[in-house]
Amino acid sequence: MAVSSTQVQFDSLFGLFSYLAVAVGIVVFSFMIYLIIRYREKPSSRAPEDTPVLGKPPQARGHVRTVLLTLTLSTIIIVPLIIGSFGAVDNILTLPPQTCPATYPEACSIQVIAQRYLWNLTYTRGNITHHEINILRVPIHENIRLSVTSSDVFHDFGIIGYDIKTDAIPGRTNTIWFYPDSPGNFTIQCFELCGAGHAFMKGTLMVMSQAGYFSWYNSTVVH
Ligand SMILES: [Cu+2]
Repeated sequence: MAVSSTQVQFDSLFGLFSYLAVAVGIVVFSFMIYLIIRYREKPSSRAPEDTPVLGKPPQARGHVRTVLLTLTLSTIIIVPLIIGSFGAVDNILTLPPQTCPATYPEACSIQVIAQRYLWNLTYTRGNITHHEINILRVPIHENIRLSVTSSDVFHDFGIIGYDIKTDAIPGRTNTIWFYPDSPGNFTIQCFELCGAGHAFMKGTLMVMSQAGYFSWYNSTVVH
């Protein structure tokens, strides 16, 4: 079941790569088995006429037709992979024009500040700035925008199950977005070795109902 827009996107990209790899594998191995059987050693076998001979320059081998056929097949296979990959990257880097209903313009843009070894989530509501540690609350069925940075060393913010990650780098903000499709909790994990506590640098993405989220958001206070 789809859990987020990004998971759907990257799962279908993974599927495209896998199906093509399997198709190419079947063709290559079938052809290899055919050649092994067809040209197996027999009593009547003899070396081909263009066998390289020690001390003599090698004769030209291969045919233009074979080279063209190989190039054409490779192109046919690679082009969909290139289009699919760039499409996914373009999708994740192009922020949606609107996040959240107009009544809560800032509710779905959350700042993520990584620090050894926790995630500091900052919500803004007018002049109120609310911090949460390690629990990222978002509403279901809204475009969510995350601005990710770090206050100390390099980290990498990733949501397992959503198939997205982005670097958390001091002095730089990386922005990603997603659209949660199903409620529940998902694991946030640091993906860049950042020190002794790196393995424990985890958080929880909590996808809430819209009513639940917006009532929580409206109750946030400065602290
Ligand atoms: Cu880390």
